[in-house]
Amino acid sequence: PFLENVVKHEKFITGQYNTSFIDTTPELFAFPVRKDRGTKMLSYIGNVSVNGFPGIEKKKKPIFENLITPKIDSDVRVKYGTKQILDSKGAQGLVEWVKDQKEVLLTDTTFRDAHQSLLATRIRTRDLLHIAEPTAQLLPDLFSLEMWGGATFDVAYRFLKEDPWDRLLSLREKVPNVLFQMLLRASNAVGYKNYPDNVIQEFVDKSAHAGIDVFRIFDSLNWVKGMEVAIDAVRGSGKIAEAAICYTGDINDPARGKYDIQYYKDLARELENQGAHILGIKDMAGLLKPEAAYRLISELKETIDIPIHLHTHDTSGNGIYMYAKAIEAGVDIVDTALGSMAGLTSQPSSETLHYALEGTSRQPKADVHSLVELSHYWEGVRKYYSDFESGMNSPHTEVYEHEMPGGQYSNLQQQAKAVGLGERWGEVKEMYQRVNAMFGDIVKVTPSSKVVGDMALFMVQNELNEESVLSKGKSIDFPDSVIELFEGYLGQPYGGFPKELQDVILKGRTPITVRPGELLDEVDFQSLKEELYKEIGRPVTSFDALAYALYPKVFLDYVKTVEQFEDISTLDTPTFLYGMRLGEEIEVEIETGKTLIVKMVSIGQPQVDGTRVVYFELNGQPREVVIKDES
Ligand code: 3PY
Ligand code: ZN
Repeated sequence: PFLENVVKHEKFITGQYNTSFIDTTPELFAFPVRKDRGTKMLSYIGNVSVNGFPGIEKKKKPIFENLITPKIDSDVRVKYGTKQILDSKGAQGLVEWVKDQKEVLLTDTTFRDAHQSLLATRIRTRDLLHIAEPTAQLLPDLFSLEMWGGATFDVAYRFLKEDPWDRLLSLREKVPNVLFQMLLRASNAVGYKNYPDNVIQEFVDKSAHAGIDVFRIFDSLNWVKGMEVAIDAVRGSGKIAEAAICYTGDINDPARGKYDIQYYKDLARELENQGAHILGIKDMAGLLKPEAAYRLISELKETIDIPIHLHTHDTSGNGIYMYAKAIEAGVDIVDTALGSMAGLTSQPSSETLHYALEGTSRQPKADVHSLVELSHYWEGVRKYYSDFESGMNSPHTEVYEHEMPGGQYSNLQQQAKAVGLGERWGEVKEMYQRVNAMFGDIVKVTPSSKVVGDMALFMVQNELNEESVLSKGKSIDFPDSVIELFEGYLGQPYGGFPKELQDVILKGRTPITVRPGELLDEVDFQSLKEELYKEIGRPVTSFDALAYALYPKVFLDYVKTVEQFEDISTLDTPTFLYGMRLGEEIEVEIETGKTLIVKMVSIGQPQVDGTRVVYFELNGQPREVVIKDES
């Protein structure tokens, strides 16, 4: 535990230590009290076996095949990659290097957006870490690995009961050669609302130190003013500011004139002037069609001087064709996922793109056999999480109508189920489109997309339509997120808010038009740490403080769960999600060289007080835990 405390200490991570570090840092000696780790773990296993895992219908633990992991020689030094270019030449040097490449570069999204979009962001660190070294060995030519940010931050604490900072730090150790990329929602950080400026600055600073190299920064209303603080912070950290435009509408459809080519050209120029090293085009729903992509990239190439990085979702099935046109037009970098984690609401497949570009000078450098080998691993992992699949199993061109982001699809569906609207999912999607029209045709991406989703659920649940919202609006309690949007707390939409609806929603409150960060009080991190220390009774790192500043309740719940069950991140995923079968035996390596052997013996009948005794063997010794049966 001492060494663990040292390597996780922020002074150690950030290199701000000297020979007196150990003497002057008493918290290094604060070891967590190890109150029978074995029993705590058995309580967790017993609990999931009896009560199931949140969000999964209770069922018997399925039998999974062993994962197929590519064989690599860990002693071979990984080939240098983009990380070494950034570290030796700086952000501008890396930008010049990108411009010099003839082949299109790839960002692999398997570790972030692919599972955010297909599996409600549920993939655990353990499953990422297991394939990290092979990925570094086999794919050294990637531009970057998108592996953090977006929804991964809160889902890690909220549902997986693990620390996202640990994920970042431990992956960084295993992948020393490829740039790490994250998705940053500008002033919304990795949350769903605007935070004070110094929270954004602190978040960027700590993420950069912990291992992030490329920050894709976007504002959910394409409001450049809302991106300034984040862009400046990233530039200040020496890392790469990829400022992104969210693509909505259709530049080739005159009926969608609000977001025409000129709109995108003006935004691109603004972001370049704002200091972007790279321009991101974030086609979060997969609305960019092939001919439009050719036109957009061609015209942007003539408008700006910085490289262009294109992101899409393959919901319509047009992803590869669209990428081929964008690549023809000169796009520098595109986002793909490994085949078994690609397609549908996720990114287009890396392997498919490889073959699609065969015979062209722009075919990406990645070795296709390596891609396929890695994809086999993910094929197995994906099955663990099949209960989080959205049920979409063929291309949906209706996305061109409802415009729902790929990353939102499975999440909103879960939300709909949670409020009893699972059966009415079709209606919710249609309502989503109608709400967008009511809101004045806004950009829909986290968090503005969540507001549209909340309103759609609210209207379906309460049998409301466009007319009744306006006519009965004064007596309707709208969802908080809807009120905040119309108050201006997510920024200003292009073209403004529809006035009549705004009046109905705000009921006399005055909306703001300045940057919310100008009105929010800065967070005093020192007193926040003291407050948190009192709350959790253990040393508080800057990472903890940030998590608490962004998600106070979620973070405290996470701390409580870890106290209750301790090392559950060391459990294999089938056991984590489904518990154990009667008679099953598993091994759990709770720390290097220390393995527990757990056997599930039996589950007792329910007692009058609603509990059950679950009988295990732990390293051959009988153990029992009492579990409250929630059924
Ligand atoms: C996120 O913000 O998490 C997204 O993926 C938006 O597309
Ligand atoms: Zn995306």
